[in-house]
Amino acid sequence: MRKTVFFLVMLLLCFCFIAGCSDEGKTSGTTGTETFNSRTDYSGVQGYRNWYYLTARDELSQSEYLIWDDVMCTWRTSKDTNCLIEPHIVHPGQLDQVIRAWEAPADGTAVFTTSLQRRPVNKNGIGQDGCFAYVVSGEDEADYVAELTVGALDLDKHNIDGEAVLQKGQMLYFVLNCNGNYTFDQTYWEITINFTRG
Ligand SMILES: [Ca+2]
Repeated sequence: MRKTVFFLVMLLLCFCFIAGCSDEGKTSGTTGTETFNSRTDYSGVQGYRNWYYLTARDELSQSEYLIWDDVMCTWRTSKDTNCLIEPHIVHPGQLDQVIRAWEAPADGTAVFTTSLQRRPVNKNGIGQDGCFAYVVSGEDEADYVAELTVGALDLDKHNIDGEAVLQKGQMLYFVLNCNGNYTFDQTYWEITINFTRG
């Protein structure tokens, strides 16, 4: 009897382990598509789940790593404390664009869906000029995939969606620019990427 119970317990543990592994990989068994999400994948490690936390004053080719703030659990730059990334929030600096970038783990196609909404404290528009969001699959303007300008009084939720064929190691940049000044530019921006190899 004791051996039977032991066997059943071990069988149950094996089943749970296998089920857990398949869920952790976040891979569809039928399509081979892997799903990445900026909020659930958020961490204090550059490159975890292929996400990078960057800033660039001008050219994306000159982007720099943000620095992890272990107390606030926030990515920041020492140049401008307003330039930051949190799990579901980004805020550009006055001169520094804020960038959440994703690196292709292999050759394949990335289909992304994103939801963006400005969250200004001051809802009457005074002192604010909106923001400019864009997605680039490389470091040149020719690699633009999608873009959206959000006005000062625009508090609607917007979708910025698209797809890009990427080579292994190629970056997909999700950039928020202050579009003039950075006043009240706190912005919710959640990104989901479905990546299919091949
Ligand atoms: Ca602005």
